Amino acid sequence: MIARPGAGRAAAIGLLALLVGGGADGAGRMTGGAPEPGAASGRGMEPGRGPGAGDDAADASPRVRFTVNDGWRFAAGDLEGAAATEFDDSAWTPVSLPHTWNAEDALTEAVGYRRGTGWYRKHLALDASLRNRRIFLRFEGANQVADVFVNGRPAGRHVGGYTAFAFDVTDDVRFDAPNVIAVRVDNAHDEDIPPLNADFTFYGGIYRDVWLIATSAVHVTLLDHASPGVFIDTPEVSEAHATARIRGTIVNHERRDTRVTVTSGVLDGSGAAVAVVRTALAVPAGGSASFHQVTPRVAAPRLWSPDEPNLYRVVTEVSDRGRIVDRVENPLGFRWFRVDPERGFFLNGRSHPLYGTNRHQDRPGLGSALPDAAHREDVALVKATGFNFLRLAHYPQDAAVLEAMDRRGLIGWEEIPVVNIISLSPAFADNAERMLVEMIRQHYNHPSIVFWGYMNEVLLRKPTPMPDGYIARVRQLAERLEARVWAEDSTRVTAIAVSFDEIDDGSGVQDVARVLGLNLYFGWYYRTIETFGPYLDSLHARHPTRPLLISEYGAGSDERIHTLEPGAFDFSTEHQQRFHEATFRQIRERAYLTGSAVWNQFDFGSKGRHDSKPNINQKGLLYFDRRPKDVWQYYRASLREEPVLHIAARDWPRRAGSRPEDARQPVTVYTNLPEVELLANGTSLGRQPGRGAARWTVPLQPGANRLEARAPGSAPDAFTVTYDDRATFFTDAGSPVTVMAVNAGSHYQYTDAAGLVWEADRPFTPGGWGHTGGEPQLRHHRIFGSDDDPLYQSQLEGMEQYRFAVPDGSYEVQLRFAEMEHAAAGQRVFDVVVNGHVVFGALDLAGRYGRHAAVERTVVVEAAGGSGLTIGFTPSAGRATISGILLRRM
Ligand code: GCB
Ligand code: CA
Repeated sequence: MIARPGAGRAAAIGLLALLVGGGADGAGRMTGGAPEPGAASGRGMEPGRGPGAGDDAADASPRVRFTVNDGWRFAAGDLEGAAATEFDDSAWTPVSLPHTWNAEDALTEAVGYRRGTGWYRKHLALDASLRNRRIFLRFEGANQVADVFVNGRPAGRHVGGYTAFAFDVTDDVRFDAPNVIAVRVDNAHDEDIPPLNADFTFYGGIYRDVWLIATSAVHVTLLDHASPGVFIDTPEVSEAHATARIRGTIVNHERRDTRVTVTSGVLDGSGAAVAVVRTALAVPAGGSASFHQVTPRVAAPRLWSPDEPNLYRVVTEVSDRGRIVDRVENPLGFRWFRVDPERGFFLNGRSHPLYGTNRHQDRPGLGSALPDAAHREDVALVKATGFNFLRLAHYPQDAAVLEAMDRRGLIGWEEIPVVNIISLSPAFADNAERMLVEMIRQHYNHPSIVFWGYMNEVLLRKPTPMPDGYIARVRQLAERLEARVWAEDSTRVTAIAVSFDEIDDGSGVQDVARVLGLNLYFGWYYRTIETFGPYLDSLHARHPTRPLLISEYGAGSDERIHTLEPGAFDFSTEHQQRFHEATFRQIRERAYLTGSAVWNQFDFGSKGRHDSKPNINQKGLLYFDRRPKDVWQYYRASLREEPVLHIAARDWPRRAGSRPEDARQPVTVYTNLPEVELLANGTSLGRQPGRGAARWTVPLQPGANRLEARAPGSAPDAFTVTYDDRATFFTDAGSPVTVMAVNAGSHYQYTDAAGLVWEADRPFTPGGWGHTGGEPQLRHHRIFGSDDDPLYQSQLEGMEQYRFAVPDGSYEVQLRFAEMEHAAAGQRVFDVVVNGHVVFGALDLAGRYGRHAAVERTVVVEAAGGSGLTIGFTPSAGRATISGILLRRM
């Protein structure tokens, strides 16, 4: 018990004691008058805490909670004796939490990142005011196995990188000297721990907050899977009235039996108590007891929804012999929902299609180790898109995310990281199930959560060789996890997500969960954008009773890649825009869909990926650093009510061309207004219908071009596009245009870090430039020795020559190459000759530089006699290849 003088003050300020005029009996019915509405207004939730509370905060509050994030030291590797109190960690790196050791190597050119052990140590002095309390350490997340030691003694181990865990360290701490907390964290691949394999980086470390929590001897449990210890749901809820059911467990660490009173109050947004329930509970010495309360009816509850995220709070106070010994607070939202396979999602009795997105948590420079403010900012950015739905893929996320979803109004799907493949060990299934229980219990009280997911594309990668009965075992695991969700939480629905190839694979996995999530990439990995809707219709027709939700759809983009002829997998921003415009339209036309979620709200880290930016999955609506892409504005224009008017040229501010006709460039405006006009350099290009994407062909002038979009009902939007007109490079030896660059073998132009545009390739025409012969190739693999991956990944192969009809003069010709196909020497050997100079004789890229290595060579040549520049290729083995050509007139 709280033995210090002054502890009695907790009773004096018992919040609910202040609120409740009448009493409630043990069965949870009010026996006195209704509580005075607004009785608590003006009072903080925890009057004893925070500045101005007057007395020692630790005394006044029955529960003390502070972060233990600062002043840690870190060392990579598994260090002998590092758990011991006296261990000398002075040479270790000072760090603060959240921390990951993979923030940098997740983004390097090298393949792979460090997966193994790291140690953290912290010296923590505890104030004497905590002496008679129970002391807990609560970790919000450490990836992926954590062993915690306090003063050399093991406090506990936690397996799994994405859920919280708490240990009671009361018996290990001391007050006469600083405590040493040592944590060994391991993110090595482990066949028993999901995820085994996935398209995201498994950053190692203590990458979420750590808390010290001190309680009275009698308190709401902290050790039920690190849950809040109190579980709230709404057995009755309608527009007329609602009740809350509040269940929880009280533990008694005293040597005497006790009889506590548990008082739960439902407080509305203004802090007024709208229902109170009180329960008497006997808690044996050294044991625990559970309570189960149902509040009186709350009349005309303010319902929670994405549009009006009305939140209530449930304050649960435990009093022991007249003294408040614990108080916890949990969110509560009154809402109900239904999933209808024919008519889609219903919230609070009304049709409420879910349009949303997925979120991965990492950022450049930080990896997974985000401050709460960054988590909250992400949720704000999802909400600002106009979305009402968020899938937390592919793992349970930070408490700050769940809180922000409740507060801002987003319906959630949260899932455990069983992704791509499973292993058949009993430990794998046990770990998966435990993660599921942790996720559900930790986040049970968040009204935003509606879907519990437990598998993503588990039959995507079938193991080789495939063990006997593998598919049946996957289904059994699905059935086991499914059953466990319902046992834990019958108030929500289950969901799994499958890939295109799994939908009809006969495994039976598709039928286990209540909602089938479809991860579909029509017009990206396969098929075409236009066939997406018809495919959904045929699937729905075959399975009319299965609620379908598009859990993923998306396309990647790179702000350096642009084209007039967008196509799947070119990573142009133009293809990503077309993809979303056309796919989302088809989604909205289909009322039977439960909802949809873009893959992904943000570009995210995936160390194994080799797209146009290595290590990054580029399907975000916003870049990895949270800069919005233009396509983000398409969703805003589609979903937001207030005026949106956006010239979608921010991603493509710099353009270039070398023929007069190249100056005619497409420009899109995203708007939700009915009509929009575009002006270029003060001249109107006419009006177009709005409500989505409006497009113009704009005649650009050399240099700056001021674009302005106007629509009644909105302030105009203006943006300046720069056009590098290179026509005179070919016609005039004295032209100020002295540079010309070609992205050989590609339909897309590439803008390098210096802002130079490498134009899309073309066949030679007299008086101009281009190649004769040859076949374009695009091979995505990281490029070693350069950041210009898109330039090297696209190549022309088997050409005879390039010709540039330039005026006489001397030119620097820079050639760029990479061997993207052959690993071995001798497969591809060719000569490169520029205006008679042999630049490379018998160039063997693989043999000389290795595969995927950037090779660059510059030669200075004369163009004379009006014959321009000719770059000739003569193979002696295989076909010649080239990636880029840059010309500079000297
Ligand atoms: C999927 C996966 C997701 C990947 C995504 C992609 O279907 O569920 O983890 O990141 O595709 O971009 O390929
Ligand atoms: Ca190229």
